[in-house]
Amino acid sequence: MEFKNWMDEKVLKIEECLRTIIKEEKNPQKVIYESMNYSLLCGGKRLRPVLMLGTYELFKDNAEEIIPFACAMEMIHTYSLIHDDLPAMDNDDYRRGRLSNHKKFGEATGILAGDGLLNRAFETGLEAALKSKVEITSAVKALYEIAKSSGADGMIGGQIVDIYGHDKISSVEELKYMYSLKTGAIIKSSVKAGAILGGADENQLRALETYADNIGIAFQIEDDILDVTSTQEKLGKKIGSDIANDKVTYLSFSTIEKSRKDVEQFTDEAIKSLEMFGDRAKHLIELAKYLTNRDH
Ligand code: GRG
Repeated sequence: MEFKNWMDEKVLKIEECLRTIIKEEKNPQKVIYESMNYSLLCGGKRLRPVLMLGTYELFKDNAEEIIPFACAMEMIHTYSLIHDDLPAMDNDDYRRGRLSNHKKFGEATGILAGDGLLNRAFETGLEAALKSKVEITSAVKALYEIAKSSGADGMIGGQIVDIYGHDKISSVEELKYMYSLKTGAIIKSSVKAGAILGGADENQLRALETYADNIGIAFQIEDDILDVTSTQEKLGKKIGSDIANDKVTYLSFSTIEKSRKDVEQFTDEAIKSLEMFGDRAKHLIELAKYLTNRDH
């Protein structure tokens, strides 16, 4: 219960801040604000910003100070989902329980809403670097990590491997490489940014990278499991029975049972890497468990 209260409070603070970021001005370009807010303010678990705040709290108690950085991360995540849903990518009509951005506003506006969120993320982070009490060098280092992880060396690179290399993925190692970029990179930079803003030393940063790498892969495997189990539930099939799947996922190389064991193992590894932080790590430990016990 303590963890749930902690998480709810963090999500509340993040959403409070997100609601202030894009003002729906009444000017000729007003549809862009509406479309950015449509995707940004419609739920989502807010995992990446919560991870950043939880990591920061290993070091400091005033997490409100870094909320704009955490919101920047959520804006990048939301932009990636809007673009991922486009016809040129996954061509999904629904996201977070309602019409995807391009289905609601049209393709051109969807593309621009994603671009707008990406730019506004850095505007928000840089504004916080200039105006907040966070030490400026730490703020710049954190934003550097966030930028790098979202770009061609991180999430965008992973998306490219997925689009152009998907048919060539023939081993679990190749799949894990793609996942480490596409999903793992911004999970890791959320953790790293929280650590840098909190003042982590090299040793602590390394431990937290191990934590992030392990929860990143566990999160993605769990996503692959949920993909199959929720489809099977919808079709009324027995969980674990064969189901046609046109894309390569973790389950292409493993059974559901073995995949669940792997999720447990990666989660245990993640938790082990937090030992040096003692009781201060209790929320990050619970977060690791929550990520892999979720139902969506
Ligand atoms: C288009 C540049 C670009 C990148 C797209 C994030 C991404 C890369 C694609 C999403 C594809 C996907 C569904 C991956 C599975 C893991 C994942 C990122 C799930 C969505 O994240 P959650 O579960 O979503 O945190 P919510 O809605 O809770 O924020």
